[in-house]
Amino acid sequence: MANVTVIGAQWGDEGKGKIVDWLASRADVVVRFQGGHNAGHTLVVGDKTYKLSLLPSGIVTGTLSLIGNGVVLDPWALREEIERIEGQGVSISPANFGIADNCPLILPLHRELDGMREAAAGKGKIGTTGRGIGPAYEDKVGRRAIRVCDLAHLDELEPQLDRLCAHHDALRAGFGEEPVDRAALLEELRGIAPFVQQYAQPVWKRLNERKKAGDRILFEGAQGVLLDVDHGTYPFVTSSNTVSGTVASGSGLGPGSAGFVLGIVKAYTTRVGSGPFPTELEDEVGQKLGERGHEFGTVTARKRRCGWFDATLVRQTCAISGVTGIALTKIDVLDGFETIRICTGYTLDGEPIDYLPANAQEQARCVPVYEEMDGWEGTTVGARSWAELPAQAIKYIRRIEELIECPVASVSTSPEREDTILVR
Ligand code: 2SA
Ligand code: MG
Repeated sequence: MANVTVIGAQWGDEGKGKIVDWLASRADVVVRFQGGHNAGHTLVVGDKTYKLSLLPSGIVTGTLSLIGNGVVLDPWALREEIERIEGQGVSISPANFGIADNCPLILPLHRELDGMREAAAGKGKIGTTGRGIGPAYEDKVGRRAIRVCDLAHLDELEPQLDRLCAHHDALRAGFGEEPVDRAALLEELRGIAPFVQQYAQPVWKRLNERKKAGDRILFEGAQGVLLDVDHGTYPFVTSSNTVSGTVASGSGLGPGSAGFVLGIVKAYTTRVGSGPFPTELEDEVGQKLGERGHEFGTVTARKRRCGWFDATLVRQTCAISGVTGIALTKIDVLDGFETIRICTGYTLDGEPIDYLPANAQEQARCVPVYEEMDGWEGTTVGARSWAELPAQAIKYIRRIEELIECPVASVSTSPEREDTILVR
């Protein structure tokens, strides 16, 4: 199977960056198909650490990297990121990077609206990354978006600006804010247009050509299935579909192209932002997981909430995304715990339930049912074969596999690219 789709099987931050980087060095094309610069993928290669938000991870290895139409693109953030990564010695040009011409833009007004809403929501806020992701997707489905292809026709943008500004001016008025400064917006678009246009192309066409030529395509998901706008912990979700099914609609290749669906799964659970999290630990155990796992957001440096592994959730996300196998990450963070717990199901209002229900209030009332295991002595750090793992750590991994009903394809034992156990 040539193609691989990588998705997060929890709430994001499962360690996709490391896995994608490893796979990218074996792929011919890497494609982002949803999300935007709310993603944060950390790649550690040798003594260099790259922090990517919008650029596909293949960029670091020189692999052809494409941004599909399913992404929402902030062109100013893109320019900043390209300059930063080029500053680390990576070369980025139209030869190794492209953007779908039908990709909707994130504009300053989207970021502003994201901020106004979150500020006004107080305790009920979503805890967004503040990047304007939600408002940009709203304008896309509301048929008001300005897209990459429109940058070549800025002289004819007035009717589109009318629609866009009518909508946003009304929303802004509700927050007591000034209407959109259309002249300034148009000026900013004129300023950034040449930069974006050098990369703009029909990505669907490029991909279909590469597919015909037999290229191996790697689809790089962002966030995680529990943040999916349909299948996640709605409304505490992002505004894109993060499930594997999105590779087709978000890139322009048919649904048969996903190939091996690799679900990235952290050996415990984290979440950043608001919303239900049944196994969250607000005690010193949660604190310890956060410290040992360096659980801070790549993009916003926010502290992540931490808890035990929830097998019920991962069984659900693997099923929804048709996961072929999982890559288990950060097992080394559990080194030295005397006992380890795994959530195997919930009780909801006193009744057992073996999945996370759709309703947010019910989700918040799910009480985890735990199974307890002894931890292991010694360390898993840097292990590259099963033989190097403590027996009890293997037992933990095998139990996870059983409970989530999906095979483990690899185990990652440090942030380093090569510290990985492959299961054949
Ligand atoms: P948004 O900004 O509209 O997508 O936020 C909506 C929810 O989605 C969550 N979300 C994320 N959760 C974890 N990691 C994300 N990416 C960055 C990273 C986050 C960071 O990988 O480190 O740096 O803070 C990500 N992006 C979106 C978000 O927390 C909201 O719950
Ligand atoms: Mg991340």
